Amino acid sequence: MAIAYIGLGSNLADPAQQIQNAVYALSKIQQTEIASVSSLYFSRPMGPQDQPDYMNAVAALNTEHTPLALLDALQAIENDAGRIRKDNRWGPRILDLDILLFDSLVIDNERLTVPHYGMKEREFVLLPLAEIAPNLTLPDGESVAVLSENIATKGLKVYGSLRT
Ligand code: A4P
Ligand code: MG
Repeated sequence: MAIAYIGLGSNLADPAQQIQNAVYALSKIQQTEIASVSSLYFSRPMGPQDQPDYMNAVAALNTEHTPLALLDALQAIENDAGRIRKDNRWGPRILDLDILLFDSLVIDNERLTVPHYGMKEREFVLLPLAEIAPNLTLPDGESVAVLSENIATKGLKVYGSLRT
């Protein structure tokens, strides 16, 4: 059994509802259980500013899957939500599910980079992650709590709670 931390993000088609629906969908993945879910957070867009504000959250999953099998399951959930992949980097999306961490594995292949490449610079990842895993360290030894205390919050705020 592994523990995987998943970053959830949405800024289209009722983002708060998209995140809640995605949490339900995560709970239905085979051989996987939700261990914990953060609060729902409101965040300002990183990247192009001419796009709606985001909702973000982080979930911890206990899973029997390999990292790639989990990625397949997450991409199926994104597709079911109506996600259309476009080339515009950091552009708007109905649902984005990123594997932030998978145990303390370091993975770098065509389909998967873990830890997620941007997680240390993203307040909308670090604060929800620190909320559910205050004692967590990254594979390089860095403390999630320390990273989250030192990042600018850029308007990030708790918006509500999520049901599991
Ligand atoms: N991939 C590699 N590593 C991973 C991983 N750790 N987890 C590959 C998930 N996928 C991973 O994914 C493209 C490919 O990355 C996948 O096929 C998978 O094999 P994608 O979801 O289509 O691409 P993306 O997420 O759109 O990439 P992009 O545009 O670089 O998005 P980011 O970096 O995730 O940023 N602002 C706020 N406030 N909140 C947000 O959540 N999100 C983004 C998207 C921009 N601004 C934001 C937010
Ligand atoms: Mg993604």
